[in-house]
Amino acid sequence: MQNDIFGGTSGEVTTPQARAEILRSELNRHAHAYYVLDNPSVPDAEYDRLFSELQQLEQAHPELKTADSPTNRVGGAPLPEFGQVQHAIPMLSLNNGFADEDVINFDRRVREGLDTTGEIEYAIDLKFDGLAINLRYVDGLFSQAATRGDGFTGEDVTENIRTIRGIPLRLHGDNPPKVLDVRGEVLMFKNDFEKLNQRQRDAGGKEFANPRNAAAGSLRQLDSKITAQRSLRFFAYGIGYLEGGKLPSSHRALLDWYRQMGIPVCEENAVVRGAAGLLDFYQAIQKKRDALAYEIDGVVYKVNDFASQDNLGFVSRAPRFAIAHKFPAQEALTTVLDIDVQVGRTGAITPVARLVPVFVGGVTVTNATLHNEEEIQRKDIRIGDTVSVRRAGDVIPEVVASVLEKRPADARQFIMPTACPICGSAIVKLEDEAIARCTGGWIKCSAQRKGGLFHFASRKAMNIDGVGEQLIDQLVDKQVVTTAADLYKLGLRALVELDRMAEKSAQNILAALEVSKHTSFARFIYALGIRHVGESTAKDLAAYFGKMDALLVATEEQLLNVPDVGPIVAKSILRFFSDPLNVELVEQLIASGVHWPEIEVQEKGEQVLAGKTLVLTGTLPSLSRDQATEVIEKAGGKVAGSVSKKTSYLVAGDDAGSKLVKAQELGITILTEAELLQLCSRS
Ligand code: 5U1
Repeated sequence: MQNDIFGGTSGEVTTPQARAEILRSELNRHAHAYYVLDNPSVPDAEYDRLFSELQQLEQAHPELKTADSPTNRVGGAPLPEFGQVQHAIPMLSLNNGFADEDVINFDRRVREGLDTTGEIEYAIDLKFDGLAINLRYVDGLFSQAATRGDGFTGEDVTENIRTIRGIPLRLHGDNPPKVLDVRGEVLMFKNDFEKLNQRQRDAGGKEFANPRNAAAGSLRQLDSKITAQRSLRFFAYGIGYLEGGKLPSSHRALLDWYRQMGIPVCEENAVVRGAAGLLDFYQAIQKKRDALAYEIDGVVYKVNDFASQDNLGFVSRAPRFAIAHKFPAQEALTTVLDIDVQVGRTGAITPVARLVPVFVGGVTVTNATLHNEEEIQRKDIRIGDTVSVRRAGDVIPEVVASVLEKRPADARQFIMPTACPICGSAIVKLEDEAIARCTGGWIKCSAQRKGGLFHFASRKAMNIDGVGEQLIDQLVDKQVVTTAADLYKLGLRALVELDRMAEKSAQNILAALEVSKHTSFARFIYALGIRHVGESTAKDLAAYFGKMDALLVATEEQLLNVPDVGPIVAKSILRFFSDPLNVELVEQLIASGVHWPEIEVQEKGEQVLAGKTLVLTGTLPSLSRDQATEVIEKAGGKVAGSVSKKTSYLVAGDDAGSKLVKAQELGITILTEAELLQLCSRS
């Protein structure tokens, strides 16, 4: 039975009327926490679930619908601290769809509404996880901004919105409309959110739960100087009131018009035909989602043609011509049954919550990481608690927060064990580390051995097909394999004696082991599992040293010359190779036939751009972007996409735009292509 946030299960409430009352009061409470306090009390998916339960209940029993039902409302009440703005045209919300079927039904309703059997042209935008805003321009000048509020009246956030650099204070072009209401979303990019939370942590302030809350919290500052310090962005996706201007004929044309006027519009949009086109876009963007710079929770489909939108009109609180197709919930509520610890390949002890199974992010989750002891204390998570669990993309599910009001009287605190549950060695925590570690090392601790072998065989390391967690568990538990070198000593007999191992599978594994022997130096370094040496550092080390013999005897000074290698990484590499067992492992692996093509060692002249970050802008006279990047990287520099205080040089060509202006404002040295080439000729 489904978990219910009211302390029981959905089935325990006796009458529809009682259930509707509970739903109304809970939804109002959650909406207040979300919209007004910027401090959500339940995951969005839980809110959506309760909302849709109330909608269904009201549909089945219309007599239960009250005037103040949350289903009649669009947002939260406006904050009293801000002035109020009456929206000239209400800011309504969207109906949600989750399954493909919902989209197919939406398309069918649109075709019926327009009385056509032909394919409909749809415009698709992303559904940003931010805050809906109306920007008013009068005679081309930014004059007022308001939040959605309850859809009819919003909060006046003009001064705060004025601090958002991407929003033009004057529209581009000579012939602006008399009055234009631009609708869109204010949001915070993921990297800006991380930086803000880091600053909040450093200052001992409150961290924000997610970028949406950070954006909302930043916008609702009574002091606009605080808003100005937060990096907020805006993407336009709609129009409200328009006077003294010609409305474009379609949604796509509206976005083009906005672009021409300098209003930011997200590049990730499309115009497609029919339900199949909608579903194709949905699949494609879902794959891209994690790589986007901002959070989205779905996509929005709109009939592209404005005349058809008018024909379709609205039903109660939402337009008939649009629907939000939401991604599977990434957060859901469940209960912590227990908290265990897991031992990683470097001995790191990670507390893991064992959960009542819950469907989240498209899979059933039974375990979620709690990261470390401090995190458990900071979030105050106890055994028995109702918690929200998040699973985003391929990221390991994590416990986000406890629902304190649902904490049972017998909830227990987690106590970090003092001995490793696998090998019994002491668990210690260094003062400057958040992570506790098993001191057994891979010789004593089979969990570390298994973790190390799994990493060695993994796709980005030696890429040994078929050697996964289950096989490694057996090989280690049966003491067939201790080190990575033992993998290459495996024979058919040893493998077929394992559980569930047919001769054919064993032969495949032996073949995969043979194939993996032909690798690259970078993969080999990465596969060794040296702490702090990830894929990218391994590539840098391989390029710098070229040969294993050189890396084995590298000095701290040499290591510090490698791009991105700092004192911590250098020490970790030195420590690794000072252990004779690790050197022996390397020798054994090479003796068993692991090899890689010789690498041309980088000419290590003076790395004139070592530690420097450069930004390229405009069209350079002779070099393409890739060529310029190569020149910079060869000289030890890095190329970044945007100008910041950390930029060392801006390399500017013809038609350089806003990056040049920003660099000049920040006093950053500007180089021409010729100056860049001259500088790098010393490398
Ligand atoms: N991207 C996007 N979000 N969003 C929200 N488009 C969009 N359109 C909306 C809303 C409420 O409304 C119009 C379809 C009226």
